[in-house]
Amino acid sequence: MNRYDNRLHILTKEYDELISRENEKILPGNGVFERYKYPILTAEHPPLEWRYDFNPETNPYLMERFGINAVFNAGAIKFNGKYLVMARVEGHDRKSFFAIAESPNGIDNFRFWEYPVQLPDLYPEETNVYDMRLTKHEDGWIYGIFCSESKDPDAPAGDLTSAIAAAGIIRSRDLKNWERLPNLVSQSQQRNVVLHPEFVDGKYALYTRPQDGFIDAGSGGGISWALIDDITHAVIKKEIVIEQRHYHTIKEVKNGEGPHPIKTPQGWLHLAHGVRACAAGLRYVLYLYMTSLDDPRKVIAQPGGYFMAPVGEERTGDVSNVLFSNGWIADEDGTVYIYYASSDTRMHVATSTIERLIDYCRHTPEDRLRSTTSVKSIYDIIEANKLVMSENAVVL
Ligand code: M1P
Repeated sequence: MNRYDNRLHILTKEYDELISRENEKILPGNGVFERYKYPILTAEHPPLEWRYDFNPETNPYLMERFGINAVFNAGAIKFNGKYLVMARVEGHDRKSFFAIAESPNGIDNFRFWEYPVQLPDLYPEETNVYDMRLTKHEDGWIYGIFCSESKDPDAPAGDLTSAIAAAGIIRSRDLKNWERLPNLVSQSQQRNVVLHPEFVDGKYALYTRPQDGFIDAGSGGGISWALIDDITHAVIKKEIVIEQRHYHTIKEVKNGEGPHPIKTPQGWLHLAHGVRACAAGLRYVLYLYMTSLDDPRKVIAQPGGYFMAPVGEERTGDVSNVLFSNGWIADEDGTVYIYYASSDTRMHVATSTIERLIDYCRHTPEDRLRSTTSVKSIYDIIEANKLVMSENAVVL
């Protein structure tokens, strides 16, 4: 075998092994959810046909022609019986784009569709796109809302880092043909905008995250809510904060809605990220909360602290110490597939059930915002355990 063919053989063999590798649940976990041994998508997962020119005449060394740097922050949806994630794929050139990968079981064998998504190009100033949230809305469309980033036109000359973030909106019926709607019109910059799956008061409802600058939430108080008259020309007229940030918590710097909430008999179940500052920079963790079925604005359960934080290899990557989620799938049997990215580098899955996540939300002590109240929460658990043990002793 010549050098070209030998290299081709190794490349394709390793790629096939990677994308068909079975995942393994890590047990016993903490009872709330289970992690899996392998990431579901990495920079090595995009098809070789996207990255290599397979013509020995034009690529005699079989070099990679288009390098992929990371695959992360994926929206998710179950479609035609398959588990689909719409990932943020980032090239060596730092531009990210969207691509759909499909799995038969939600935990492994994710394979990208033949082509990445080519978004309708409505905004010539748009430089980068990322963090898709997918919502199957009761109007019959599947919507995607994402961050559309451009250079700040007011940045002083020589400042080539300042950017502005807006919410881009697309919709589809088959996830292949996308109609692009005008970007959300908002007084402030917007990232982490999510469409609620049902009409509320006859209107489209958005979870938003107003922010003063590209990075800083600043006076933006937390996850907010806005009603929209016309999704084809979406304008925020009024925004109210529904999930506040607090001093010395996991969300003191900023927070943001993850995927759209899941409807359960006990209320809407929300997954969000919280950001705090520390000497190492910003630390992103995931947390849960619930809102009322009658009024999705009204918080009814707020378990304290984080639900998931980076562990092991999840801690390191291009932006270390980050867990971020913008996709989950609730299956008919109650299983919840939580798709999360670690350190802006790779995608993972964790599984739980609706029942367990509700139990977690209702019975995890709230963060009562002081060390002394945290100790009180532990005392309450110890006292309750003593009672159970003494009752058991009497029975014996
Ligand atoms: O780098 C961490 C995350 O930072 C941003 O999230 P947020 O707007 O909440 O700060 C986004 O750029 C996100 O993609 C990224 O994972």
